[in-house]
Amino acid sequence: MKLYMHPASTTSRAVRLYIAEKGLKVEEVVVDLFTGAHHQEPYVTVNPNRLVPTLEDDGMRLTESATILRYLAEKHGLPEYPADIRKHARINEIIDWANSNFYRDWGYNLCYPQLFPHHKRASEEAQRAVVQWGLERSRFWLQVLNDHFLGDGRAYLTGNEITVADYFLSSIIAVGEMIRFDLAQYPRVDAWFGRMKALKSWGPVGEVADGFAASLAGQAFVNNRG
Ligand SMILES: N[C@@H](CCC(=O)N[C@@H](CS)C(=O)NCC(=O)O)C(=O)O
Repeated sequence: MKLYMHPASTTSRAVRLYIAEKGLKVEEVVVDLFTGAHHQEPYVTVNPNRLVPTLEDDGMRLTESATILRYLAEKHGLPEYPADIRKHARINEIIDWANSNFYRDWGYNLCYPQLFPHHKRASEEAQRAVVQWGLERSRFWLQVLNDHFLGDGRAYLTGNEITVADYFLSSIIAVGEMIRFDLAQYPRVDAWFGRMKALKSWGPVGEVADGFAASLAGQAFVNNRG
């Protein structure tokens, strides 16, 4: 198996974290997002979306990090995506919530336009509006995560067992560290995120992203700190 990825990428991080934690045998191929390798051959044929990650397994190419996580768990018969249909449904619910509600506002409206030049809007006014929208909506989603999904004091997103949904959402939430978003305002989210950060592979897998975050220490960001 081969994983096309970038070590600073949010969505690659989830898959790489799971692979590292479970000790799966997967060869990593770096696609350099910073030099635009994802917009050039051979990668545009591998993944016409021009996004990472992509998994290659015995002639099959799979895009979408959440799908890759579920495929890896099912292929290896791992407990993080159990066969029980109710458990399945809860995991899928969180993944769909994360992909269609949270990530759009958190990643593409709040964080990425502030972090990556090619996500920055063309005018100051448009940039301000999109980031402000992202901030307000992200606050709302985080409150839902805190009060509803984690509201009963469970350790992980779907209960007391860790699942692929935890790997997926925690890696998305981690990008907020780059803009110094204060998760402590959402105590249950903060505690759950702390549990994910305590995984033995969290530090090594996040090394490049953490280095990038450290390089931004002097930069001002719109976040929930003021
Ligand atoms: N829905 C996709 C999203 C993948 C995605 O957003 N990848 C980002 C890195 S985190 C990317 O490749 N960005 C390239 C770019 O912004 O040009 C997934 O979950 O795999």
